[in-house]
Amino acid sequence: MKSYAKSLAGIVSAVALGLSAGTALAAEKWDMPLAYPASNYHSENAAKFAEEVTKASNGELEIVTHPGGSLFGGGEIYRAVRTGQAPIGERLISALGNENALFEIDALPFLATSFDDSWKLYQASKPELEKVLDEAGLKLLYTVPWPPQGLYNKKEVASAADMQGVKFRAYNAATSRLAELMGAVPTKIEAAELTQAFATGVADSMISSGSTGYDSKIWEHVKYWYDVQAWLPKNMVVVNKDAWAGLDENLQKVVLDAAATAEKNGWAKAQELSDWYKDQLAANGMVVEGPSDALKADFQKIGDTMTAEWLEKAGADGKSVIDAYKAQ
Ligand code: PCA
Repeated sequence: MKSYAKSLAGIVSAVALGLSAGTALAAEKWDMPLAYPASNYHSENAAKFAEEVTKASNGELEIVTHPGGSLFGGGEIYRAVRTGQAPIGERLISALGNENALFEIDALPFLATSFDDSWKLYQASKPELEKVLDEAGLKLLYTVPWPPQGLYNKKEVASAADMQGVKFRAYNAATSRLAELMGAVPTKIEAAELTQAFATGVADSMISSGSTGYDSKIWEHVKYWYDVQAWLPKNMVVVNKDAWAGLDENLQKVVLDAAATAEKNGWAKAQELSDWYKDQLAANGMVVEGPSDALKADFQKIGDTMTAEWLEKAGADGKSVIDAYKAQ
């Protein structure tokens, strides 16, 4: 009798354990590393996406964002998601040029310089982008662009010659190359370390959007921003394919729906904020103006060189994407 009671208790606790293990398996938590500050619209948009998934799945899949490189630094996020250290994450696509030249297509100077053209370039490159990511064990969820890229510098820039020897912050291989072609000296620095880099004189110049200048209060160190409108790089949110396969169909649909909303909202927000950021730079004492004709011509020449170099790297696949974009 005693032993029966004991084994019954054993069965009861085993069932209870089984139940709680079952619940623990059903409710999943995904940490989502982000490279940019919490207050940036990319991060706010990702936080909304995470909230949406958590809500629409009734907490079955909880996504928690970690902005500002707090969980993984910007340079680590892609690898972290590939290797499954993080199931999902956001990364600047063009920073991955060393993985595949295609990732750099949205950082080619003057290929797509408006939001409309940037969207077209995204549509033209999406099948190839998805293919490359798939081969890397990733699934693309959504992209969001940065506003057009301009030139920040401590001193006035009349032409590229003024950039000779200037310490230049680069955020990918393309911006490093551009710096070299101007005669500047590039250093790769993630956005999270930007304020520090400008404060300590590690960098005196960079190419970026008004958004990142605003986030890092660049006016404390830099006086000029030239609205070159050179390109609009994008961030992408990717998910590890194994993590994705672990979701049932309903949850996958919840994530895809939230991703579609995030993409739509993110593109709209970037466009809406673009002029606002410029106004903020000016309101904080910066000189914000278009490039001189000489600077424009210098950039155009550098852009031609970089496009030719890229086409050589990206081969037939790259060329066919550019052709598809131009045919639209
Ligand atoms: N801001 C990001 C990438 C492009 C942009 O506008 C940065 O400077 O890191």
